[in-house]
Amino acid sequence: MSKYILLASLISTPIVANEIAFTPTTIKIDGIAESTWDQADWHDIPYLIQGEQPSAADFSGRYKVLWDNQFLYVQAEIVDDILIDKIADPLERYWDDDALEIFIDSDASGGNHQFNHTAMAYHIALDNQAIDIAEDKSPRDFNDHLVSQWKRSSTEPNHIIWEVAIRLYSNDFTDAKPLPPMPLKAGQKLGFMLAYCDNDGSDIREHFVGSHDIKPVNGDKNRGWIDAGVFGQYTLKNQ
Ligand SMILES: [Ca+2]
Ligand SMILES: [Ca+2]
Ligand SMILES: [Ca+2]
Ligand SMILES: [Ca+2]
Repeated sequence: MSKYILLASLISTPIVANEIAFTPTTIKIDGIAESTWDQADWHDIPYLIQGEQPSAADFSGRYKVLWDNQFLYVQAEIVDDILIDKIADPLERYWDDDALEIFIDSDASGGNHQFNHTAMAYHIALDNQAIDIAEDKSPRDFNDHLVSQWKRSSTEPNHIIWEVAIRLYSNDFTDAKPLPPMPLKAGQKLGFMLAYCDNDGSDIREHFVGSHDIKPVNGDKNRGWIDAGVFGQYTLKNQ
């Protein structure tokens, strides 16, 4: 191959990082990865946000994302040696039990979302309830925003497949005026990030590990629940 042909082939190679593929087939949220997922790429969950770096058997994970006009679909494959939900009240210290945390900014507006809903940080517990902070600074459930189901692997019991279908809401969604979900459209830009809170029996969570490397503020990388600017930026790919 001449260097000119090589150069031309490099220039014409499309860059598809940070695109989310469309699925014409609805994903069934049952904790079983159907073949429809095969079209999506795996992404790792490697970055320690808080606590100690876990071994691969203690926690490791990866995830895929797809979309259709109603839902953003997430499949997380989680390895966790001990699943624990020791704080029974779903609104109390929900981050100190095992939880899949999905961060979504439906228009990639970024900015502070700690006490508003311009972006969401859904803490999905083992009972599949999704908690985030309301505008009055108290925790509330957003169970009508998503459907969640996980299941252990029959061959590797410490592996769980966790499927979530999430509706998206505009910046104008408020607790007093909960607007209906918005349809998803090709070309739409999203902020997205995923993390796992791992506790195996301690008083507080032992590891908090995420999909994106967060720039610390005063040494603190736990910024996702406050600042949507630390999420990854994605585009919904054409159908
Ligand atoms: Ca499924
Ligand atoms: Ca663990
Ligand atoms: Ca937003
Ligand atoms: Ca655990």
